Amino acid sequence: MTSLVVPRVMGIVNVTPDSFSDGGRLATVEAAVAHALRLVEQGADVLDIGGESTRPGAEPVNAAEEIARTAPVIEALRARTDVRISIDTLKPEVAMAAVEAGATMWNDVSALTFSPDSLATAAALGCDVVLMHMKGEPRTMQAAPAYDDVVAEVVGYLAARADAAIAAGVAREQVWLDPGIGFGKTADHNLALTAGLERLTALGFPVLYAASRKRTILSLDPTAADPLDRLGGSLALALEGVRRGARMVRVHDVRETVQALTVQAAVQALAVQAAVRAD
Ligand code: HH2
Repeated sequence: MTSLVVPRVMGIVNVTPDSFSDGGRLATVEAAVAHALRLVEQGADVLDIGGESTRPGAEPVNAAEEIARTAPVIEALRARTDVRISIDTLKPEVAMAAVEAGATMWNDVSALTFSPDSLATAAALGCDVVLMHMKGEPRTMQAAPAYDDVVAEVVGYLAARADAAIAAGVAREQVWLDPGIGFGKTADHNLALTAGLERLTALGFPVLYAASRKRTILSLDPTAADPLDRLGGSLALALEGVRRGARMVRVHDVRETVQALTVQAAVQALAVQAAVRAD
């Protein structure tokens, strides 16, 4: 019997009034908790709680406001479910408050570079850490991003950030890497990173792949100006990411993604069995 590693699904819970896809509808603790619990019912393995939008052009939020948005949601969820909780933040203070409230993963789109305290805080917290590649910073990163070889640059950067995290005291097995789809990249860069994801998984760390509702889909379907119209593209990218070795996908549409991954895994299991029999 062949056992396949079933990829994990991280459900996105935005507690921001300006998030590009939720438009402020989840900007209360109760609404965010209800949304998060729905994602758990739909099969989310991890909930990613974010209190600051990192979409291109978004305005920064201070740490106190970010904690006020996210920590009550994490506490309320901790009391209602034992699903894993991740905090999506650049700020060590916010990560500390989140772990105190019950999060066990720090998802940092700056790969622990935002603050001089980030590395030491991650080591002290002892939680899993997602290190993501971003070129530039959110407000300006989409102004003509350029690379010689985007895959080589992203892989090299993330290898160096993993080394830095481990040198600072983060356990090797707690490091996740993420190519940062949409963060200082054109649609072509994002597609190249997806097609070349094996070069990132080859580093030996689990990879998180996050392309849900992103603008790359709009570049291929100009009718999908509304992020809610990008489900087909989001599913296609999630499947491609997993096929190339991603161990977790970060998505808005949990139910549909779980279904797509389940069907993909069933076909893959039969293909593996057939190959074993043919040997
Ligand atoms: N993308 C966004 C936020 N957090 N974290 C990781 N690890 N990788 C990503 O690609 C990633 C991320 C996009 O942020 P935002 O603009 O706030 O939108 P949403 O949270 O709805 O995806």
